[in-house]
Amino acid sequence: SGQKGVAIWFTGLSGSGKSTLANRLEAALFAAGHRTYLLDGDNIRSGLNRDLGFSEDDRKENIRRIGEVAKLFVDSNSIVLTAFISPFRSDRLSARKRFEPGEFIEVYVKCALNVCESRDPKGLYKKARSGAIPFFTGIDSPYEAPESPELTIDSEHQTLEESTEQILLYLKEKEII
Ligand code: GGZ
Repeated sequence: SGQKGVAIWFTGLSGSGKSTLANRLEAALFAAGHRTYLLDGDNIRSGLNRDLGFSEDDRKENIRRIGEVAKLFVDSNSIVLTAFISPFRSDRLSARKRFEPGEFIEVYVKCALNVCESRDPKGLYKKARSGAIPFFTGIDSPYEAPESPELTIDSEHQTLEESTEQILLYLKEKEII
């Protein structure tokens, strides 16, 4: 098809629902016939970025490489979805700058820390509180919320379906899909 590539860049705390939402949105886009690819910890941190940990420098390099890979997918006219905490504003801005205007859609998956912590699907916050995981985002490593994301998803109060529809509506309004 004559599809145009875009990067849908999710950012938010661990447990905010980024991955779940990105997966759900990708399924909806793929079902509608779009070329899509989802970058997340499962395919990036276990492979391309297996040399990187969670220090500030390593997160910066993690996000830089993900931005470059996302750019390649956009150049091939795919809709690429990225689901990483991407905690630093400057790194998200650097990634954004690699794209043409309108090609980089920052989606802030907003959820209070105490709610993410109470969800704690993998028990990581508990480990972070006990000191077993140092430099955990939100506990002893910062998360810089976006100041002007293209979209903010209220994952505390919206259902997965509502959040998916919110993004699909945006993509339609911008004539991306
Ligand atoms: C934050 C960590 C950490 C530390 C391991 N801080 O909930 P998860 O498990 O599945 O998602 C988190 C994931 C974060 O990796 P990202 O590549 O998205 O982070 S960043 O963008 O900051 O580079 C969490 C797990 O890895 N995890 N240690 N210290 N999250």
